[in-house]
Amino acid sequence: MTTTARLHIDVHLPADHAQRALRADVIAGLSERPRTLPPKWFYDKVGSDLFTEITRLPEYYPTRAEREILQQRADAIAFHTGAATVIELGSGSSEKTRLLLDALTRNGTLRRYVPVDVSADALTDAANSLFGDYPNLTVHGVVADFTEHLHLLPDSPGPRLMVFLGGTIGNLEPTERAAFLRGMRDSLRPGDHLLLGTDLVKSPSVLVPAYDDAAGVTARFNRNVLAVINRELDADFDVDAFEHVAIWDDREQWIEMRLRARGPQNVYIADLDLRVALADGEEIRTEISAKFTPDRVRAELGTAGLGVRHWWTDTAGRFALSLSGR
Ligand code: SAH
Ligand code: AVI
Repeated sequence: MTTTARLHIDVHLPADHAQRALRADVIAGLSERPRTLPPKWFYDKVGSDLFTEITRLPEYYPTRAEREILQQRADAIAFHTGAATVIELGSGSSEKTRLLLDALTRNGTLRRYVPVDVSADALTDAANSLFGDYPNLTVHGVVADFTEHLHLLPDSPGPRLMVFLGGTIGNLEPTERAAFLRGMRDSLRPGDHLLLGTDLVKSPSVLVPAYDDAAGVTARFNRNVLAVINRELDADFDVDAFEHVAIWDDREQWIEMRLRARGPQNVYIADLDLRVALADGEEIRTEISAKFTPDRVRAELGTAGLGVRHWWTDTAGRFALSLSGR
C-alpha cells in the first residue's frame, strides 16, 4: 500500500497478475473462433489517454450526455443517498465524479472516495489530483479487476454509494454482466445505493460514428490492444496492418469493435510460444458496447435483486442514470 495521511492506494493485483491474466486471455481469445480479446486490455497509459481523447470527440456523445445528467441531478443524488463513501468501479480519470463529490460535500456527508480501476496509471493520476482538490476527503484508491475483486474493497463508512459510470456495464458479456450486477448487489448493505450509467438504444446513424470517428481516435484506441500485447508478451503484431471496424448488431443490441487483418498475418507471441495465422480479412472482436432500453435496465437490475428508485436521462434522451437499492 502507498499511503500519505489522506491518500491510500492499494494494489490488489499481485505484481504478476496482469501478466498472467493477459496471457490466459490471449491464449483463450486468439484460439477460439471468432477470435476475441477482452476490452480491459485497452487501458495502459496510452489507451487511457486515448479514451480521454475519445470522450472529447464530437461524435462520442455518452460522456457529455452523462455529464449533463450529473450536472442536473447530483444534488438530488446526494440528498437521496446521504452517502459518506463513494465507491467507483472503472473510475478512469474520475472527471465526471467530481460533480458527485461536490454535491455530497455540499450535503455535508462525504468522507471517503474509493476509486477502483485495473489501470494503475489512470488511478494514480486521478487519486493524486483529487487528493489536492478535496482537502477534507480521504481517497482510498484500489487497483483491482472489478469482475473478480469486489470482495477485496476496503470497509468504508456508510451509507455508501457505489457508482459505475460511462456505460462500462455495456462492455461486459451478458452472462458476465448478470454475475457482475449480482456481485454489486451483494456488496451493498441496507441503506447503500448503486448509481449506474447506461447508454440507450438509438439510431445506428448516431451509434456507429460514435465508435468510428472521423479523426480516427477510436481506431488508434482499438489497435492499441495489439501494441499492449506486443510489449507485454513480446509479440510481433504489425499494428498498422489491422483495420478498425465498428458495426451495430441489431439482434444483440450492441456495437461491436473488431480489428480486421489487411492481408494474411502471421504473428508470433514469443512469451507464449504461440503462432497465430490470420487470413486476409479475418477479424478479432475486441469490444462489445451494449445499448439498453429502459425496460431492460430495470429488468436486469431486478433480476440481480436491485430496485430502481430514480431514473434520469439527458434532455436528448441518449443516456440514462439509474439509482437503485436492495
Ligand atoms: N468511468 C470513466 C472511465 C470509463 S473507461 C468514465 O465514465 O469516463 C473504462 C474504465 O474502466 C477504464 O479506466 C478501465 O481501465 C476500467 N476497466 C475496464 N475493465 C476493468 C476491469 N475489469 N476492472 C477494473 N477496471 C476496469
Ligand atoms: C468505457 N466504455 C463505456 C466505452 C464504450 O463506449 O463502450 C469504451 C469505448 N470504446 C470505444 N469508444 C469508447
